[in-house]
Order: sequence, then structure tokens, then C-alpha cells
Amino acid sequence: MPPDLPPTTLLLPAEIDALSQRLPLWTREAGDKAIKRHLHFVDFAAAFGFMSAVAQTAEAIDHHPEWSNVYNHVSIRLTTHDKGGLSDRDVALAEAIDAAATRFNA
Ligand code: H2B
Repeated sequence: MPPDLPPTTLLLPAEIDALSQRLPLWTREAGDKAIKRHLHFVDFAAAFGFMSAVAQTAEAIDHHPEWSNVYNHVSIRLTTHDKGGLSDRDVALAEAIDAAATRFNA
């Protein structure tokens, strides 16, 4: 992992409330400790290509998704285990996931 990553900070309640505008494709989990998105691709190759791209970003920012894949479907849950809630890194990873989803035609 890169040594110069900024510290992880938990989102404030107002920042969590603003997530629906910032990340409209994500839903807040009950309790506000995580956000979720489900994606659908044309086939397994597209779904797995997307996951490979996201995996590289996850390593680069040292923040990793909880996810599952069934054929052309991918389900993702983002939370910050180290802090016990939603952080700026979840937002950064969600934004990277949204960009990758567009590239892989989710
Ligand atoms: N990913 C996620 N989603 N949450 C974390 O708290 C987390 C992570 N912590 N990836 C990182 C790795 C930490 O365990 C390492 C040691 O930096």
C-alpha cells in the first residue's frame, strides 16, 4: 500500500445525509454503517472485468469492498471496518466504482 495515504475520517451525520445527492446510485444500509449498490452487466466477462478494475483501485487506496458475483450480477457493500462506519474512503471507492461501472456498461 502507498505510505502517504491521508488518514481515514468517519463521515459526519450531515455528510451521510448528503450521500443521496453525492452517490445517487447507492443506498444507505439501516444503521448508516454501510452503503450498497447492485450492478448488472451484459455477461460474466464484463462483470469480472469490472471487478478486476475495481480490485486495482481498492489496492491503490487500501480500501476494499465486500462484494459477491453471480454470473453477470455484482453486489457491493462498502464500510470502513477499521473505524466501524462510513468514511471518506467509502465515498472515494464508491466514486471509483461508479466510474468503472460506466466503462463496463453496467
Ligand atoms: N477496507 C475496508 N473496507 N475497510 C477497512 O477498514 C480497511 C480496508 N482497512 N482495507 C485497511 C484495508 C487496513 O486493514 C489496512 C491494514 O490498511
